[in-house]
Amino acid sequence: MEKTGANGVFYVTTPIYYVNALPHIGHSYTTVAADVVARYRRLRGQRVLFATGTDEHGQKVFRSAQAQGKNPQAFVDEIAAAYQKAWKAFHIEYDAFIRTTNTTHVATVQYVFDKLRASGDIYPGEYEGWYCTACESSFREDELRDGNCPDCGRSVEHASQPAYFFRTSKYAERILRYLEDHPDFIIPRSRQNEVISFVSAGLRDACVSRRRTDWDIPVPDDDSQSIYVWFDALINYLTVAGYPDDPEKFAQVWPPDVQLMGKDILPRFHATLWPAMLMALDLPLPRQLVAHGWWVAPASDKTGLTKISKSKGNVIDPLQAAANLAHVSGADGDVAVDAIRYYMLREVTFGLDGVFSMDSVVDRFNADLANDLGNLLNRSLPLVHRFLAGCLPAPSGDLELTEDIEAARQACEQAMDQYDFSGALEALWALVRRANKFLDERAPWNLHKAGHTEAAGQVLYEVADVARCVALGIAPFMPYVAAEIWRQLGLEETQETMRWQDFAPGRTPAHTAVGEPRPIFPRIDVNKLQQAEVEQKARQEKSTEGLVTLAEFARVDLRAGKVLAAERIPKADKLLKLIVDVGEDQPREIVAGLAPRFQPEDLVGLTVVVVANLEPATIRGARSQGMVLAAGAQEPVAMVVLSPDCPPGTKVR
Ligand code: ME8
Repeated sequence: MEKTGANGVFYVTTPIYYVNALPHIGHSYTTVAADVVARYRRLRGQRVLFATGTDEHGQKVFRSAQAQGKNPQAFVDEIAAAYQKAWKAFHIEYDAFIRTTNTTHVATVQYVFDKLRASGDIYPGEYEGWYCTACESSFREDELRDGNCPDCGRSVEHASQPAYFFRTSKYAERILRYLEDHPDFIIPRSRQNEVISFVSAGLRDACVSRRRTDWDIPVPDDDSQSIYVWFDALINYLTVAGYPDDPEKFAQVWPPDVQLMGKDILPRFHATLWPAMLMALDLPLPRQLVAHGWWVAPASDKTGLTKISKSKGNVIDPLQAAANLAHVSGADGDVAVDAIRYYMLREVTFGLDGVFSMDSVVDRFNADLANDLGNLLNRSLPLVHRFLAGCLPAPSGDLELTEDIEAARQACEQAMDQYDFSGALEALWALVRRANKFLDERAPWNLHKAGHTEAAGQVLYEVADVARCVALGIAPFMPYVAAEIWRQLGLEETQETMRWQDFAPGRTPAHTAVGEPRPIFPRIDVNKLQQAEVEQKARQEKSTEGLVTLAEFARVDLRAGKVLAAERIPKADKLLKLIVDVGEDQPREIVAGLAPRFQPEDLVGLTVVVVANLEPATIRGARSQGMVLAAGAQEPVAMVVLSPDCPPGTKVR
């Protein structure tokens, strides 16, 4: 199926993000990349549908709401709004923001489920396996790594229950053939090979429902079951396209031209389950899937680099980074946001992992933006005012930078077609540097001094012309900066006037009156940055004084312990010596200040909570190996007890 002719819409998507937490650099990265694609296509005159959104069902989200004591709907409303606010601040212009709790989406999911159940691709069965809530994925026992989730390493929960299955296995051959026939289906190519191996190893049917919950989409006509969150989530791409109720829109939009995502959700979901679902629905597959790498940070146990994620507590907030950048540079807040967008796509080759560091942000800001691009403008525009009364001349004769402009445009287009964002920016910066060199070589200040004002005017025209082309090239990446350059050049910056086809030499109108030059990128003093970081750290430490991190709390090993025996300690009227079974080979001896309140016989037989990794101490000749928890500030008031059926040694969290 081809999209309907000239009406075809370029459809680009991001994953829809779980609303268990606020967006961080990883989510921003994918969304900025998709925004760059959408803006580039619009600049080229294409109609675009750029969709992003939030994945609001599933256990992970439900448990996060519970943990905060919030009603799940109120919780997801709050976080979805925070995502939208963050995207606006990040200069992201999406056309659709899909939320999976939206009734249209719920109806689409139930429609698809029903349709596939009717065609036999979804069938009832018995589920037996291990579930990782963090990944919202299930695994067979033999797939676990050391008994934990093979993807993220967290603990898994066992489940055995009736469920519906989707016949992924039936489509394995077809998917494999598709991958072989479409070598550009997955970018980068290395990931396509990875998926081929994944599929070749065999695909098993996916469990697409679970025992009925209050927070997932119910399976139609079966009160006992709810739909699996990934099955629900993938269908968002169809809902946005108008499936099944708006066939006219669907014909213009489907299939997606490109779907962007992190490498974590490619093989298992977007490159297998998703194509199989589309094959079962008899719908065309997306044209391309692009999987990027991860933003990583040094692991807390110093074992190398680890993915940035909320649950690891190592998140970076790129909007905060932009605010810091604005603070230390004195740049406009919108310029700083654009600079972070530039940094994310320039610093790391799309597809590879990268480490975010404020030092490298500052290096890029100073070198690429302030020095290269900023200087090109700051060294040329004031001269137009000084030598030419603020008006560019008409171009005359051959323009010397013609080939450079054309080569840059071509290289940029090629790179953009391959989602090689850093390559596109490199091509543009080669042009910026060439124009700076041209300015040095032709030295219009000397020409003017020698009375060759007309020749000086031609040099300045060419430099302004390059600045205009570069502004077009960077517009998808740094929309605010591009518009600002355009304004400083004296051009009108609207969607109609900024067109990619004008990325060509000599298109700057003759006699353009350039605007007021104003440095866009003030150079950052690195010392000032370090000072700001020290101050921020101090503020942070102050605001968290008295608090423990989750990781710090997790170091305390709390266990259930059964008190086997208790006795007074002679000549110590406050102390009792307890013998406690904490599930080890030998029971432990624990000395506790419980005597003011409890008789030894009150305690025998209780299941108490023991701090099992407290440093041992010798008290009144007894070796105390741990501590038992009791309520009471000075003297004990009540023991913390567990129900008697809790086995000794059970971890308490
Ligand atoms: O997986 N580096 O949602 P999610 C780079 N709801 N990108 C990162 C990243 C990092 N450290 N961390 C997250 C889900 N991402 C599902 C998707 S789609 C039908 C359902 C980005 O909130 C990256 O795009 O866990 C990754 O694929 C996505 O966030 C995962 O977001």
